[in-house]
Amino acid sequence: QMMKFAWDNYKQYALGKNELRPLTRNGHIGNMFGGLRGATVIDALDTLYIMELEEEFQEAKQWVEKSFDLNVNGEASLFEVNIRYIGGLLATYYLTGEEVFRSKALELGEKLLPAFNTPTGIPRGVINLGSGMSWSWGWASAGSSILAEFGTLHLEFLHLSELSGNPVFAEKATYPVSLSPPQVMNIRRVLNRVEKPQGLYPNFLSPVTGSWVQHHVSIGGLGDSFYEYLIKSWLMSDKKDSEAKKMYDDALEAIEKHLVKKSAGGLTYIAEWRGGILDHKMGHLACFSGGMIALGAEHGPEQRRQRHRQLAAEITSTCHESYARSDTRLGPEAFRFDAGSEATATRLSERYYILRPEVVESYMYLWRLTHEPKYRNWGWEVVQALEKHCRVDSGFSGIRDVYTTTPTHDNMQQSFFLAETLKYLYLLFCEDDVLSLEDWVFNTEAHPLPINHTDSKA
Ligand code: DMJ
Repeated sequence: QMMKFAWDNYKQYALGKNELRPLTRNGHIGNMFGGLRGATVIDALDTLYIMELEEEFQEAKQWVEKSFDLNVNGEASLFEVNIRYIGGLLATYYLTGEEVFRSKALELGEKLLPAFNTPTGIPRGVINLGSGMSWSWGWASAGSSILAEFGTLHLEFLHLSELSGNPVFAEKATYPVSLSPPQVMNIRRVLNRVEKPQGLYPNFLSPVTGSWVQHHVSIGGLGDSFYEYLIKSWLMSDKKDSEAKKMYDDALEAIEKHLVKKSAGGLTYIAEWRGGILDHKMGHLACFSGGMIALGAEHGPEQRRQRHRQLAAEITSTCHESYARSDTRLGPEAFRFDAGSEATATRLSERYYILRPEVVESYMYLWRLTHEPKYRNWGWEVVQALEKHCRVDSGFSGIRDVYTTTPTHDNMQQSFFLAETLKYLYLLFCEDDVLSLEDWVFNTEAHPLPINHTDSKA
């Protein structure tokens, strides 16, 4: 019902724009998608399909068939286009088998290739989808590429490569780095070569020299989905990609050793690291890590399994506390563990909630892996809070301050609310065989991609 409400309002007021502005009842284009439109349509497709909202799925599909134009010219984020558009199209293709989604994914994938044309093969963050020119984000230090951006391509690109299976398509990729797996693996080669301070991965890397540009480490924004894609690459390969598993294990070991802390009040959290100095803060984005660590904990020696299961549960519980300690029962964009604060935002600029999914994402994984009822209870608390504070007359909106029961709304219904937040909430209350974790991995935008089971290929 929440999904239908979010979709119906987007359709009525913003179809063809990227996202709905639910207060002003119009659409928002944004500046991340390089002239591409319909981010909400593409992000919502698989959720509508899974929820069996058939009429709504057909509306979305028709828009893709008739109006989704890839001949655009504008600055796109390689990362955002990959996780939302390519991920959404691939997942919908795998769920439905409908050719239109496959061909659009491949066509769009090809347009992203020039971003890899750098001395190291590490792609730049921004690409003009028309001209193929690429460059680094103006805000990223010294022309660097971002770990969470170039480290979050692997799952989708392996599927593009597998699905293309077409020599003509491969020949078209006449760039130094093509779409085939070995070249995506090149990113790993660079990362394996470069020295890591205390085994940690900083967030900024030069695509020219292949060296770190700044020593900021975070499992939240700028770093997050790099770690997620290591463990999921291994799972998606039916546990064959041992390089990815080793990189994940080593990275997590360094994180456990240097970043995992316990607050005075007994809450476990993962701090950020700036050139050796800890910042005792967790971003909302970092809350995905409870689910990731739980997923990774299912594999490995018994002692580590137990330790990682416990760590995953503790992080998820801390993230729940960040929700429970607010007046709206929704969590802030970042919360701190210093100057007497415990899982609460201390800065005005960090008090907002933009319909983000990471906390319910962890509830979903923890529920599926432990079946402890508290995770469903916590998920239900989120449903109630969203209904109470984020539902407005014409859609769902983010709020500017989670610490007041009369928050003002930000007038944005983010596309990831339909792709992720509502999908994870739905899966939390479904049977485990709906998109079973045995058969699917979710990309970082919650688009399910099939695991390459060796036996199913035989
Ligand atoms: C989503 O687009 C993805 O989950 C991404 O990895 C991080 N940020 C948003 C949601 O918060």
